[in-house]
Amino acid sequence: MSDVEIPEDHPRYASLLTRHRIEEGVEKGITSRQGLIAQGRGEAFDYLLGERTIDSADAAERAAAAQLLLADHPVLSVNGNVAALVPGEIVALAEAVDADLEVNLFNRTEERMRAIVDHLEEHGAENVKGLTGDGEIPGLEHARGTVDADGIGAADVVLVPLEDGDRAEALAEMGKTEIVVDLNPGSRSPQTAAIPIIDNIIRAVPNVTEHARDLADATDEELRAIVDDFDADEALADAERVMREGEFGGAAPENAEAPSPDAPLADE
Ligand code: PTJ
Repeated sequence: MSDVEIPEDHPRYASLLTRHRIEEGVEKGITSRQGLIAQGRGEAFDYLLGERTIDSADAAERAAAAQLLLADHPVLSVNGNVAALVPGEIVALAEAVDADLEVNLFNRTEERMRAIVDHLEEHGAENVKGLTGDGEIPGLEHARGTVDADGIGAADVVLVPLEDGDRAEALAEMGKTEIVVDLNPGSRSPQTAAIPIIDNIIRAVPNVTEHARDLADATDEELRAIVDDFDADEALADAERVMREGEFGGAAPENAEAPSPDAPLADE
């Protein structure tokens, strides 16, 4: 159990819970110290969004679910922040859309790769990819470009949450259809993506899963129509507009969703 207790009625419950998960990720050797900085940057954008899933992000999450269900070989890329924040939720999404999970790190070390694979397996994942590292994303220096040839290397659709711009661009250049989760609409990664999701990963992943379950019986034509109706530029512009026009609240709004109570602070 964690030694930190946060009352669920605390106005910033979701934000505090997220911070503790990231801290614990660092302590367990899952998350890099740079991951703490990335989280801080994300939080600032989430604050401007009102710490909620805006309508255009929900539409992106539905389009992402449809795109993953249409894919021949979808892969969900997991880095140190994703593993710390939504381990059980990303495993549930992989099951819902029949995708592979692959650990793919910006700051790749064998220890951290292994720790993240173990962590995902503790949350129910099987056959997690990434350790083989026999493939390459062209144009990136060695460790950052290392992938599994039969994982991200062979994928047609890749979910890349909290990705750095260089790798997002390089993956897109490989012809992958990219779904990016990133709270900063001005970042290169969502601007490169076919489907940019401007939302906090802790809300985005469970919501994509919910849409995927809802669309489980949809025909390919229906799924294709959802993807075709989605406009990436409009979604980015809408998120930026909300951030520019939004009011600083100071406290999480009433409709801000807390992480599910069955996802403990620490497993552990
Ligand atoms: O575990 P590794 O080695 O693969 O490293 C992962 C990080 C995230 C450290 C690495 O990819 C990195 O440095 O990323 P950047 O360039 O800081 O970009 C991260 C992006 O994710 C930024 O645009 C943040 O605003 C955004 N972000 C941070 N936290 C969240 C987020 N987006 C959604 N949900 C979050 N919780």
